[in-house]
Amino acid sequence: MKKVKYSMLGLLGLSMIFIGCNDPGKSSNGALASSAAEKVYIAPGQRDSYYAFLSGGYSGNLTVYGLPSGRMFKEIPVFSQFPTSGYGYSEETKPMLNTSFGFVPWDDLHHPDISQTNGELDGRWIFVNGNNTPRIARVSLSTFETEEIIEIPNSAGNHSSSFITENTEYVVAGTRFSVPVPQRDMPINEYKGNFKGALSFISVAPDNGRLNLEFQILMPGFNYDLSRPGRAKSHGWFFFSTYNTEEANSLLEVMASQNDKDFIAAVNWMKIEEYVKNGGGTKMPANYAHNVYDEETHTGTSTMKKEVITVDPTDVPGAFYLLPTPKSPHGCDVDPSGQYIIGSGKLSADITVHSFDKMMAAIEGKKFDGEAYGIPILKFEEVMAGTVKSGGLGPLHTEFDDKGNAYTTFFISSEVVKWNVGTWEVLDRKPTYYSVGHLMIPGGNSRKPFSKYLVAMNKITKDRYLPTGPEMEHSAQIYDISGDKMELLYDFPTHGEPHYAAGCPAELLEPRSKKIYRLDENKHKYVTSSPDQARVERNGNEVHVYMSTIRSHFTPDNIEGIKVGDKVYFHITNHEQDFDVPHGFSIIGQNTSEILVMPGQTKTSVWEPKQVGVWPFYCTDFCSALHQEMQGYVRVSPANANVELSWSLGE
Ligand code: K7E
Ligand code: CUA
Repeated sequence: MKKVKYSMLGLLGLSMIFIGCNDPGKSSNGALASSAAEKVYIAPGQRDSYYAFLSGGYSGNLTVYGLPSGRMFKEIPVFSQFPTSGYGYSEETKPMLNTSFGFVPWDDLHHPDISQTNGELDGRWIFVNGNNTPRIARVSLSTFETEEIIEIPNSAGNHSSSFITENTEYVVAGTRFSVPVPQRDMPINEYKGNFKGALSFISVAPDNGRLNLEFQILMPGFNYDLSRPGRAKSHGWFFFSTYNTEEANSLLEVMASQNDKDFIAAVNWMKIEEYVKNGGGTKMPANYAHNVYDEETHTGTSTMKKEVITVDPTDVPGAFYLLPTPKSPHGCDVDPSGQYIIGSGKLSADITVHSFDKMMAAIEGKKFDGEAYGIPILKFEEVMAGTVKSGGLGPLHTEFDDKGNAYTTFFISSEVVKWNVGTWEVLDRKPTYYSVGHLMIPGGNSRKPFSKYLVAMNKITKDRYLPTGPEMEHSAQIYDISGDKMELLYDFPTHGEPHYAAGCPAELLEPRSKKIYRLDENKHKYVTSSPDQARVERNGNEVHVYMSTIRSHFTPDNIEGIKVGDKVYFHITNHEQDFDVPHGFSIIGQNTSEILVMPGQTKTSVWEPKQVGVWPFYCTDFCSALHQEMQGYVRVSPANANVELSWSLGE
C-alpha cells in the first residue's frame, strides 16, 4: 500500500514538472510559421476538407467542426436540453429524454463513433454514449439530428461505449461501475464477488438504424473503461479494458492500484450471438426507455421495455478470455489491420501491445494463468506482442494512420508520441498544451484512416487563450501528420469537455446533407398544411393552435378567448421550402424555451398563461427584412370569462 502511495505521489509530482516545462512554447511551437497558417487557412467562401464530431462531455451534446480550420459549425443536442433549437423543450422532443428515472435532461457524452461498412466509415450515423444515466444515442448524419436514444439497464457509468462493430452490426455499451444486478438494497462493502459489470450489445438495423438491446453479458465486478471492436482478422471479437480488478469499493485511488496488472477482456460476440440465437441466456425483467424520433411525423415517442436477455460468461466456454495488461489500463485500441490490441496503462510509461494471432494461439494451446470467476486468464508473455518504450508518462489513447503508425496521447507528460506498429520504435513526439486526453485522426478507429490531420483534445487550457475568468473552454490542437514528423498547426477552443471525437472526409457527408423537409411529406399529427387551414381548437382547457409561418407572418397572428388556466399548444408549421430559412416562436412567460422550426417541419411549443392581459409572441430567427414584423398577440381573459374563441388569419 505504501509503495503504491509513493508512486502515485511521484506521478503527480512529475506531472507538475512536465506541465511546468511546457512553457507556452513560443520558441518550440512552430504554429506561428506562415506555412502552418496557410495549412489551416480556409478562405472566405471555401469549405473545410474534413468533418470532426467532438463529444461535448458534460455539455451532453455533440459539436461539429471543420478541419483544418477548427471552425465550429453546429452543436447537435443529444442528451441535454438545447434552447437554441428547442430540443428537449418542444413537445415532440421531450420524449427523447425520457428514462426509467423520468425526464433526464442532461448527460455526460464521451465517445462518438461513425457507422462503418466493411470496417470503413460509411457516414450514415454517428453513435454516442451518455455516461451518467446510461444511454446510447444514434444521430443521423443526413439531418444532424438525434434520431434514437436507448437506455441501458443494469449499467452505471456507461463509459466503454459507444463503439461499433465493423459492419455496424452492434453498438456496444459497457458499464464503468459495477453494480448489484438486479439493483437491490445491499451493503456497499459486500461489493466484491456480488456486483456485476454489464456489457451490452445493441443491434443496429441495417436499413433504418433502429436499435435493439439484444443481450447483456454479466461480467465480474470490475470497472470496464474503454473498448474497441476487432476488425478484419479479429472481426467477431470485442476488447474491453478493465481496472479495479481488485474489486475495491473505497479509496480506489490507492486500492484499485494494488494489482500490477488488470485485464483487457476479449469477448467473442459472434459466439455469444449464436448462443443467444439458439435460445441461450436468461430473460430478466428490466425497465428501460427506448425513444425514437420519426423524421416524417417530426415527433419522438418513448416506449418502456420490460425485458433483457442476460448471459453468464461461464455458460459460453470459448467466448471469454482475460489478457493481463499492466498498470490500470485506460485506452483499449485496435489497429487498422485488427492484429494489435493496445492497452494504455495510465500509471505507466510504457504501452503494452497484445497480438491477436498470439492470443488465438494461446487459447488453442491453453496457455492459461489461472482464471477469474471462471474466465480463463491468458499468460501475459503468450499474448504480448511488444512494448513501446515511450519515454512519456500516462498513456491514455491511441489512433492510427494509413502508413502503419500509431499515435498515443500522454496525459501526464502532455504530448503525442508517434510510434511504429510492429517495431514499437518511437518515431516522433510533440508537446500538447496541456494534458491531452483523447486524440482523433479521421477514420483512425477503422480499417481506413485518413492520415492528414490529428486533433488532440486537451484537458487543461491555462494560458492558451485570453482568460475568461476561472472557467475556460477546453483547448484542442490540430497537427499535420502527412510528413515524417508531426507539425502543430493550430489551437482552437471546444465546447463542454471533449473526450473522444470522430472525423471523416467532407465528401462523405456533404452530398447527402438534408436541406429542407418536404412539406408535402409532413405527417405530423398537428400539421397545418396550408395557411387557410390555420385554426384554433378548444378541448376543455386544452387549446390547440394550428399555426403556419412564412416570411414574414404567423397565421393566425391574433388569438382571443384564451383563459388563465388553459394549456395552449402552438403547433407551428414552417411553410418555407428554401434551404436555411427557419422561423422561431416564443411567447412571454413561457416555462420552456423558444422553438426553431426548419422548413417543412412542425414543432409544438406549450404555454400555460398565468396572467390576464394581451400578450405578444414573436419569431426568434431573423428571417427576412420584415422579421421584426413577424409577431402576434394572445388575449388572455380570466378563467371564468366568456370571451369567444376567435383568431385572425391576417388576410
Ligand atoms: Cu479518456 Cu471518457 Cu474516453 Cu475522457 S475518456 S479522456
Ligand atoms: Cu420568421 Cu423571423
